[in-house]
Amino acid sequence: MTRLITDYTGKPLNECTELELFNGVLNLVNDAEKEKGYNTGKKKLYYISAEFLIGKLLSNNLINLGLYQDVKKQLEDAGRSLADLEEFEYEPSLGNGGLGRLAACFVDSLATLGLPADGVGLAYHCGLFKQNFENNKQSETPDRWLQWGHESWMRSTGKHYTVDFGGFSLTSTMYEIGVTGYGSKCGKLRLFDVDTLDERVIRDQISFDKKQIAKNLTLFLYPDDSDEDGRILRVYQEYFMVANAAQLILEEAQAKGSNLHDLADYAAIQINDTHPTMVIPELIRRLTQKGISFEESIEIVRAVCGYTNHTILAEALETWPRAYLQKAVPQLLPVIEKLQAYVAERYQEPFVQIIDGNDNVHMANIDIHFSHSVNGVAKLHTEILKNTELAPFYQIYPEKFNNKTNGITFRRWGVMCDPALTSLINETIGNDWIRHADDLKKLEDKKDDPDFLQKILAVKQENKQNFTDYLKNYRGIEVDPSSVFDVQSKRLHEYKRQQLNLLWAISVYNDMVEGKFPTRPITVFFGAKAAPAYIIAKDIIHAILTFSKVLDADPDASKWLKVVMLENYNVSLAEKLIPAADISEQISLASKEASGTGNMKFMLNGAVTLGTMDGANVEIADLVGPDNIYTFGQSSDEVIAHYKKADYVSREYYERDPKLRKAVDFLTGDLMMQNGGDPENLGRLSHELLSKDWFMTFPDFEDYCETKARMLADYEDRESWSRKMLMNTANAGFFSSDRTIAQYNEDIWHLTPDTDK
Ligand code: GPV
Repeated sequence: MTRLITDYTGKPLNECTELELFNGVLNLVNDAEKEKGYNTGKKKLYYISAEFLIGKLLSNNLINLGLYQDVKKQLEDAGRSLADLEEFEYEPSLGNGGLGRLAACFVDSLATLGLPADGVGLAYHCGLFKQNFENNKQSETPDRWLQWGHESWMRSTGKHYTVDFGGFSLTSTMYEIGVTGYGSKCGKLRLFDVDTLDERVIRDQISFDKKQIAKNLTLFLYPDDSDEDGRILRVYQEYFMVANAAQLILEEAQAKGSNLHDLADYAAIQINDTHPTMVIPELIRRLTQKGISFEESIEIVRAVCGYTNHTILAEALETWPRAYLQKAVPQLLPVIEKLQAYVAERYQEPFVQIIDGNDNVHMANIDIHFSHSVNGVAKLHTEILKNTELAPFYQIYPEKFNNKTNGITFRRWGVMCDPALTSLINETIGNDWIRHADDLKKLEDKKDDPDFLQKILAVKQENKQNFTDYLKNYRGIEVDPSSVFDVQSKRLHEYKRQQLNLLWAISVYNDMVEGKFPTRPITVFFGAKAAPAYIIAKDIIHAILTFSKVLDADPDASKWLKVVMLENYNVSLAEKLIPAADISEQISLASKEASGTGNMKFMLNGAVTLGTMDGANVEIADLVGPDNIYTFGQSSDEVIAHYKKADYVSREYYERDPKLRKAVDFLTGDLMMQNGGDPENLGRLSHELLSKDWFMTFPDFEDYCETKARMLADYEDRESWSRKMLMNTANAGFFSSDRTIAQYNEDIWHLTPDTDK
């Protein structure tokens, strides 16, 4: 039976405002979701995460519910367009980057696989800040996503809990966002909010009174943690999230008949990085309150919890001063101290203690001792955890460590964002790949079919043209769709090395000044937000924006090289940009990128990777073979050895390599200053590179430039390049998050799929 949008709007579609139309379709989706029902079962997974970077929901839900074509047609018949509604929809950016987007892909796959599961997190009123560029610099404004008529995606359940903090208590409300599965029943995101929130504590843009916890707790995603109040607020947020989660989990398990001793038969908890760690002591506290012994509570909680690590960067591993916990969550501290005593009794190694000699509480150490599973997010990352970063733990608990290479949902990152490629694939191998991603391998049969290779090139050109049109119409930016689209889009971080790409671009410019021009015009796209307090990251953005002005001001050079730094890179922009990419830049310093997931999105959409042997790039290289990827740079072993010996001196490279020297000098040269460069920012960046270069851009510079030159030369053999594109798409099946989630379930959660559709 067809659902009519007019049943929801109450009037003809051509008479509706955009908002009326949007709400009409949204309510239609909500009803269809409820009618499908939700995956249920005795045992349920609670995927607890401080971030769910879900992105826009309308088209995604229509696709998953099988309503897309029908709704599109109803709109078209009334002279309206689904594309306009997609533009009208405002993206919920409830995450920073990879970790949050991974959680969003995971809930999609959990629903699709029929696994009983909730995503559990916080209902931030403002998601990740909006990025604006002014005077070649980033500034930030709040992202008030709920003010855009999106309340109905996030439905109140009318369910409340009490959460106690040092000196006061707060009442929460649980909200739900439906998670549609593809051809399956649905799941839910359950997000908690405080009832006393008051947006008036926002002072100016993204700054606010950090001391008024009751009024600000869920106001912002990951508030600026550069000062003490910001860090303590983070503790309040984390505890609020898990205290609600613990109550929900115990209540649901008991309602299904658990006597709590058997909690692990009813609940699995996945701890997404260390942010939800306090769920461990909180559950132990609640179980002991119910009369279960401390020792048994530990065993129960350990059987329930699994922990995922997403980084080896030491500064990203959370530690909280004992004093913070004493202030925010005094009821938890005795539990944490007992856990420390439990560890100390068994293991003497200082590295594995929970509370260190400086009274800092190491959250990851709680997770590792008191979970039954510890996983990394790519093969190389897990090996580094076992052999280097967490080696003392691996010696104690070898059986706990396992790898779960990340994945992406092919519904959003294939079907939804790349309709042209999807049609071509569907008419070639059918549409089973959307749910059984390994089917894509069948495309390899076409790798020597010149007609098919032509079609792949035509799809890419169509996507490049669409993106070119979008930039012109919505952002006033002109690019040449026949240029090579060379893309690096991800958070701005020194270890991801946007600065390396910039130094390359500057060298291309320097060559042009000397009369050496590229074979074909190149457009380098950057998309990246810098954390508001991350000074060098902001300096790198400033350098990129300033250099793009240098190019624009030079009529000869700008025909051949254009640098576009895209403002406010988010999920929606990624969905437009990635299908248009020719080159996927994945150039982190080897060993530093735990996995990367953008790399998988580009691969699926037929971009060819230019990357270091880091994170999941290593697995991409294995899958596509050396002809279909361009790798360069130091290996992770070499990098780790340099850190150990502390023998890297960046200045030696600068002095030895004239091309590098010229590029580095350019950063603080006249042309940059004449085009809006700020001597303070550029001077600081140049000094950082010359005196430290902690992420070793200089040693990889030469190899990067040579490899990129070879790649651009190969691009000119269009048929052979098209084969590379095909081989990337055809071998992307492994990176479906359906595969990742199936492995988590097989090895860690052991949930029974709800097959009763
Ligand atoms: I820790 N990641 C992230 O986005 N935010 C964080 O706070 C931490 C990790 C990322 C890693 O950097 C990526 O390599 C990885 O692909 C992603 O998490 C998902 O695992």
